[in-house]
Amino acid sequence: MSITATEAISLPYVQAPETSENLEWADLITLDLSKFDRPGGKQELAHEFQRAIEEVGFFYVSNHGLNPSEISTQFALAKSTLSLPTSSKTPYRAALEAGDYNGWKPAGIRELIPGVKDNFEIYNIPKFIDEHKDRAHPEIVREHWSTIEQFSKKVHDGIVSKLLVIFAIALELDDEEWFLKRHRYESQSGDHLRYMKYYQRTEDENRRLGGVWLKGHSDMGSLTLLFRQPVAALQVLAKDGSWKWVRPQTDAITVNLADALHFMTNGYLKSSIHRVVAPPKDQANIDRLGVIYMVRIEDDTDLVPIEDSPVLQRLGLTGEKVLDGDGNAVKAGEWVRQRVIKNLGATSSAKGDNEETDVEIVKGVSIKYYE
Ligand SMILES: O=C(O)CCC(=O)C(=O)O
Ligand SMILES: [Fe+2]
Repeated sequence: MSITATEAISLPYVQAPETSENLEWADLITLDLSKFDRPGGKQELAHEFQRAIEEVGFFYVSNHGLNPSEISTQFALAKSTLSLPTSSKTPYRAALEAGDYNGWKPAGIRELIPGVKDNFEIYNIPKFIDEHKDRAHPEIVREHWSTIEQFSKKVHDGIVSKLLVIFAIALELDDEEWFLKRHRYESQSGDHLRYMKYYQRTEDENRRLGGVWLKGHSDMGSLTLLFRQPVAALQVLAKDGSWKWVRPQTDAITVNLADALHFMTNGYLKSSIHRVVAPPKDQANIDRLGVIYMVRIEDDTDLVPIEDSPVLQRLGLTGEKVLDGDGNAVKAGEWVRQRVIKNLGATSSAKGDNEETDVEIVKGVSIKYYE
């Protein structure tokens, strides 16, 4: 990791007040990362983590080591970046058609139902490795480059790395660093920091959409970290088939597991299905800003069950491999690339995106989208 001499700067950002509505919140556990370095702490966390995944692949992480001003600074940068005029963002448009999500995704490029387009804009900043060092970014991002770099690396080194060790222990792998060795910061993978903004919608649009802004999906990589923002809209599909709201918990990061871990454990670690809906009435007039870190396993990894895991062996989950139509294991990088491309493909569907169900990602392997 390169040491930068430039000090990270702090920018103020004031979050909106929380909703006062009584929503049906999901009951999620919190992993307290301050336990990690204590004797027996990792094992305790792995045990707690196992309980979390029996329910849904969503949990909170507290005492994560980032201070509130580091997180506020990222929200301030997300706001400034996404508030730039369209002409200042257009040069950085992501090459989505080629399966590359880095850069700017404009709002309104997908039709959700006939006549109603998506309402979210994204700016994705890939991890800080040589492969991406010549990538162009808007001036606001360039100006704060070292602050963003320090944040991104701190998330990876201080939080993601610990979670990856906890997962290895939970699977009883001999090598605690099994996942770490496949998530090396310097290696090629689609890890990125995401600034995201959902524009408020009219009541009429919400009614036509049945309130669904981003329909039920799983994430493509290994895990997703959502930094706290108070606008309620994220929902998770519970075991009983109902949608529960995910509460933005004070000082905690919300984490969900994603496709790569699901494939590599045959669903023992669940790639949780979640969606984004219209916020409650008292938050309906807020543009919802998000700061998210997407973790992805190294591109070259085969997405097949980990045969060395005694837990997976005991549960009989090591035998069955998901293979593509040619009988080959799916590579992590290709999975992500094809999912980004297929996400766009839904735009041309005559029926509109909200009615899609099964989508083939690589030959012979499909995923489901939920209403
Ligand atoms: O905005 C959110 O809370 C979740 C976003 C999301 O699910 C995604 O970007 O994959
Ligand atoms: Fe997601």
